[in-house]
Amino acid sequence: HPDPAAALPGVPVVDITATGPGRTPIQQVMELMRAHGPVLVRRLHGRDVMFVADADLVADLADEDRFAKHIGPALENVREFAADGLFTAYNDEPNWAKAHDILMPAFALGSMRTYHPVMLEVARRLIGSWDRAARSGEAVNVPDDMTRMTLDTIGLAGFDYDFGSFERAEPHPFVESMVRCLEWSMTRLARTPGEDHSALDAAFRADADYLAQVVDDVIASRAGTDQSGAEDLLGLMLSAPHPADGTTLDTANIRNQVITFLIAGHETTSGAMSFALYYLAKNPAVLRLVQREADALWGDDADPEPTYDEIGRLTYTRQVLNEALRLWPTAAAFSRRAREDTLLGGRIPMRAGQAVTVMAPMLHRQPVWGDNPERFDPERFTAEAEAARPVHAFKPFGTGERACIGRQFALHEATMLLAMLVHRYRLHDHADYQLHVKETLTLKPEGFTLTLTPRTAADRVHAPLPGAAAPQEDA
Ligand code: FDE
Repeated sequence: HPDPAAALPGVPVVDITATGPGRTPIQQVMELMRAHGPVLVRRLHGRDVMFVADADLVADLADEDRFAKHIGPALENVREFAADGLFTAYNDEPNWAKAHDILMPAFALGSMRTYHPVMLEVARRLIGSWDRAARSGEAVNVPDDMTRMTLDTIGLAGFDYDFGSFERAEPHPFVESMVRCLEWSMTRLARTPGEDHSALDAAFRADADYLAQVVDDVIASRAGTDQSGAEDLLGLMLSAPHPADGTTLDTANIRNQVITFLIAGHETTSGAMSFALYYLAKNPAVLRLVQREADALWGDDADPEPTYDEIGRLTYTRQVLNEALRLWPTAAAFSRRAREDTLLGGRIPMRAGQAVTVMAPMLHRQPVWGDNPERFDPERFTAEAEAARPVHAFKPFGTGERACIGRQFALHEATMLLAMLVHRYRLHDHADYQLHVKETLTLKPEGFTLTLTPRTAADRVHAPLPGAAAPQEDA
């Protein structure tokens, strides 16, 4: 039958069957878009996927009346171990709406106040470990330590379960199994038909079984205790009745949600903090500004006790994180499907059910970002700059009702940690690190290491910031 994608007017078709997507499919599509423009069809073994980064088309795809989240082939593979958890549930699967309604309160902005002490406790674990490295002169592996920090944080904040990652020389085995499961989900898409992959599939099964076993452990350590006062994720899942029908989540779904949150809650956030530290290490002028912001709050106190409200005042630190997420949105792609026959952007015909994948790293490099989009510049995220830009030009958290539920959680955690780290250490790019982005569905700066020295009181003395405003009083 005729190939539908090939008929799309003005959309180039690029056949990558000869090379395959390799181990960096996101970066490959980025290259293809640099050569062919921000809308293209990628053909692999006769299978077509349309990729979009054009800002107007992405804005059109955000129209929830005409488009919805699509579970594409990569997420279908993730469903093999996360099933109907929030991230991978189909829109019309009843457990999506049910779990979404039950868990939403746990992610409302106000709930971050309850997670703050736990986030601070885990940030201090990281600092303990970096202090030891600073004393011995040893380098720290940034993505590995960010992963320790985010896994312990979601474990403790969500489930009152301690992964104890900083007491281990190697990553927790949960992380290694999870990374292999994500890699399997990604590389399975690149398979040449007819090859034998049974050994890989068996290894994947073993890893998925191990993840399930860890999750059963997390749940079991709570069973039998009184859940009525527990307001963390697991407490809500075990005891909160759905407002519509009064039932709670079933056991199988709870297991899928715990897997989902352990993965979604740490993998992307740790990548985001790693990229932010990478850009700070490479941009001393920006680093000085983040340090000033932290110093303005905590002065010479080498061991500050950041409060919840202080984190909200770290606006420049937040801009740095946003700018890192612009260049390397760690969940780089999400897919949308047409609810009905429609014209995408008024020009590309799509049939009901047809899907496209939004390529966020290239959306974030489109002309709306100015003529030097590769430049790291947190000034792009001042309130004025954001107000002047189309709202859908920045999509690191997806879009619509299936957008990231953990956004505030991730931003609070990451903003606090970044500010504490730059307040405490000088960062040394001792190895002149050259960026190498590793893909395991999510993105990480692989092999990025830093050496550290403690900042001194003299380091924290600054002239006042030019044009610095006094802290705003509530009106
Ligand atoms: C979601 C999400 C998304 C969407 C996807 C699609 O559309 O497909 C995105 C893009 C994201 N997410 C991103 C991100 C980034 C970062 C840093 C994060 N993220 C973080 C986090 C944390 C947590 C806890 C989370 N996160 C979670 C989540 C979930 C559950 C989901 C699903 C939702 C629904 O409902 O669907 C998401 N996240 Fe995120």
